[in-house]
Amino acid sequence: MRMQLLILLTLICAISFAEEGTMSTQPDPDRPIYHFQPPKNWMNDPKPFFWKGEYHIFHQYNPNEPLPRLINWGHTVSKDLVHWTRLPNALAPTPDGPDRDGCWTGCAVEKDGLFHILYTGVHPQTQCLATSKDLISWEKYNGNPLLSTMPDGFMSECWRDPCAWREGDDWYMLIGSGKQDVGGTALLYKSKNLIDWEYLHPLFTGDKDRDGYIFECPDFFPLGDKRVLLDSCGHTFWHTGRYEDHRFISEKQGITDGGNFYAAKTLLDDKKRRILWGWLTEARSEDEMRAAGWSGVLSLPRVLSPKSDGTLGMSPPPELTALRGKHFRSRTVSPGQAVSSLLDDIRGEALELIVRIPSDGSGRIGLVLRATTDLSEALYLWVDPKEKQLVAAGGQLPEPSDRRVQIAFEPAKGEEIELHIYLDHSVLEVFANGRACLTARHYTKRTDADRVGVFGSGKANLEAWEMKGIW
Ligand code: DQQ
Repeated sequence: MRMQLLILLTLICAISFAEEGTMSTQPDPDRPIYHFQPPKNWMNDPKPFFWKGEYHIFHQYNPNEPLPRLINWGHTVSKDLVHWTRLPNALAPTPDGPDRDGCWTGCAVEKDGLFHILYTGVHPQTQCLATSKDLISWEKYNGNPLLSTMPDGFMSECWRDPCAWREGDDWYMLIGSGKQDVGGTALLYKSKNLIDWEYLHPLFTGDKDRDGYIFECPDFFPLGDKRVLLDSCGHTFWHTGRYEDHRFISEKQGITDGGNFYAAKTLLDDKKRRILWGWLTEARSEDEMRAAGWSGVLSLPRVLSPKSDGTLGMSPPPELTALRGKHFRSRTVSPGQAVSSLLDDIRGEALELIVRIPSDGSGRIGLVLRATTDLSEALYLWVDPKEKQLVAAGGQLPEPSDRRVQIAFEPAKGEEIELHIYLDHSVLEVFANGRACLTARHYTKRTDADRVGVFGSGKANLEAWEMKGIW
């Protein structure tokens, strides 16, 4: 019965999405082919939820224009972490309701066979509830908002993005907030029924200079024998530490991704994997987003793991290998000093590359991606043992600097560097040695920007695959 309902809904969606309009028939060389995004307009913040073998991603969505206004909750589902089916929007603003100006971020949980979405209504910011029996059709709670007053002492209009979890018979919820001169805060609430909430105290307060003055999109979960707190302010930050007396003690901190990656949240799947998705932000102007007709991309899934030194490991799940097409043989290349050499046998704008760089290198070494043969357009990705950074930027050698993004990355003594790279038109996602991630955006009007090369000094071993589209 549920299957028939899903097929029917998928058909209805297909028809209504066709009415919404498909992408222009003009080829758009910047549009990704194996990352999820709606057919057009705006998406941001993912809210992952796993249920009975299915990966659900709710996400912030404006169905009307590629700009962040009157936000809905879009909904997509996958059985394999690779291919996604769009489902009807879960939530839309109710005129005259507490969410009249937008249904902002929150979370989905299940209690006694009923699914609950806790989310933030604006303006002013309040906390609201919707429920569903089937994850498809959602009914807003008629007592909304559940909460309309924030505790004293925190920045007004910084009280959003509920994240709830169960402990025994009780439910706990974080709401992101902050103190301008102190730092972001995750406010802790408690409930028996997901409707009546009591404010307890801040679970944790950060440091404004280290992880920002507000916590957006908090997420909190066990990983190995640690607890992890995620929060977003400019970047998505991770903290690993202890959870004692309903307070969090941060022991180690870092940035999940140094680039265009934000508002990341997780789910726990039936293989006990804690999987993270982020919103891949654009790096272009409002006018350019309007002209493109779309804005925002869902990251690839990233499997989190606890490292023995208390830091956070991040790696791509094996399911993504299903997207591999033509295999470019593994080869060793020695790039010229500061001169980029384009390869003849690896080309493409949708690629997976694994690059291994021996530990003995001392200079800058990296890749040229999405390059035209004349190198008038190119995206550079490099590691530099002296800078202790993984960097991506467009522009020209010797110092590409357009839309530069970076993340601290230092191989240990004798450690080989392994860059696991996913290039998908305007999206570049990189995992370095399973612990440092970097997302970059690179746009081009050229349809021949499919060259790959290496630059810098040293040696690198390259293996690559063409990637298939998911649509
Ligand atoms: N985006 C949402 C907010 C959240 C922010 C609005 C983070 O709820 O704090 O779309 O990107």
